[in-house]
Amino acid sequence: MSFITRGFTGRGRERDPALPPGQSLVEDWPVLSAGPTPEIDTADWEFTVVTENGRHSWTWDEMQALGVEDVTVDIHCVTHWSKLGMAWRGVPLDKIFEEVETSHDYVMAHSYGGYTTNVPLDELLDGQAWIAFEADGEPLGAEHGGPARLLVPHLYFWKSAKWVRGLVTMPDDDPGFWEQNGYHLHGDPWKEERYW
Ligand SMILES: Nc1nc2c(c(=O)[nH]1)N[C@H]1C(S)=C(S)[C@@H](COP(=O)(O)O)O[C@H]1N2
Ligand SMILES: [Mo]
Repeated sequence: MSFITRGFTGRGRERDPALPPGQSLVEDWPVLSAGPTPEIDTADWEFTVVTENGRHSWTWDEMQALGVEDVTVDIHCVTHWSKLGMAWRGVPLDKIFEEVETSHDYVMAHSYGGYTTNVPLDELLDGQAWIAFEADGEPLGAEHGGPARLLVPHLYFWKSAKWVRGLVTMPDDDPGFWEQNGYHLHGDPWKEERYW
């Protein structure tokens, strides 16, 4: 892994203010997967939201039709690397929650392959999260979660579930895969909510 020193090299230089505490910049894009990489065809891909009121699914084309956005965001991995100014394309979660209703406050994201991660619902809304399918102008490679992954850049990157297949709303904040294994329930990089 090549750590690129930007803004915090020479003596007396300021540390990059976009870099949360304890993070270092990378220019490459490391791959971190807990298990094997699933291969999913967009023709078979489906995204399902389950709430206390029922379930709602979207095909690949239906998801695109909800409205695609381009965003430039920074990503921060709990293993101390950050990548700044990445260009992403995806559908904001706001569009999905215009079509489903829930009184639940939390969400478990589920991936093809079995990975899970928990997020407060209000942190997926108001332009804070996307179902992303392109990064840096290219379709997301399978190793990075393609054809589609969750993108929640204001939380540590383990919350950005690769190969996402759906969300299940929950009344309480139950831990997902890494959260059951010692990662913080919330994961704010600016508060260094790494482990608990
Ligand atoms: N489905 C799934 N999503 C996942 C993971 C995983 O193992 N499986 N790893 C998480 C972790 S710990 C990180 S840091 C990022 C890594 O994404 P990348 O491989 O695209 O850099 O994906 C997150 N999403
Ligand atoms: Mo991670």
